[in-house]
Amino acid sequence: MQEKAGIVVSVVMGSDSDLPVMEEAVKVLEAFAIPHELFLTSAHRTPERTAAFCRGAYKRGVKAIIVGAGAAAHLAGVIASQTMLPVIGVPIDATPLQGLDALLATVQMPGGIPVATMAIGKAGAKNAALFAVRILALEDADLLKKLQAYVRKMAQEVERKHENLKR
Ligand code: RP5
Repeated sequence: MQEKAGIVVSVVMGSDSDLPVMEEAVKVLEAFAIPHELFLTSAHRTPERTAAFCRGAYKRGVKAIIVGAGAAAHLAGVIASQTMLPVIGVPIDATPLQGLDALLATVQMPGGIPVATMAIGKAGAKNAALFAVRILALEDADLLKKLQAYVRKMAQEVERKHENLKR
């Protein structure tokens, strides 16, 4: 497996079919200039590849792992069981159950192995990246300032939309 150095956040997904959702996480990481990587592995289809990824992540300096998976979405939990890094799960709506299957599989972890589970789909992927940024901002004052500016901009956007409602 080719392992990249200098990566701070890994964005892992169970299938390339998850990419359109996980792109939302990538957009946020790019906006905050966080060195990141995309990594494809499956808890069920490639268990050894998943284990090898977990063994290498901490040593490479990765600080948080975002994991998107759909269906019987065990990937985030399996990764959390094999690394001490914080794991942020994104349930993906990949089946006729519209993500409820993935939500329950990701969030209902047994005590002892935490997965910080976000909302289903694109909002969850976006928030997973923002959650990773919050973790990193604990020890990075410049990043904290960027995060505060992002939040202020979001508030201004709501006010601008309110003004546009006035006729
Ligand atoms: C999960 O199964 C993946 O995360 C994906 O959401 C779902 C379907 O995968 P594909 O059949 O599209 O590869 O493991």
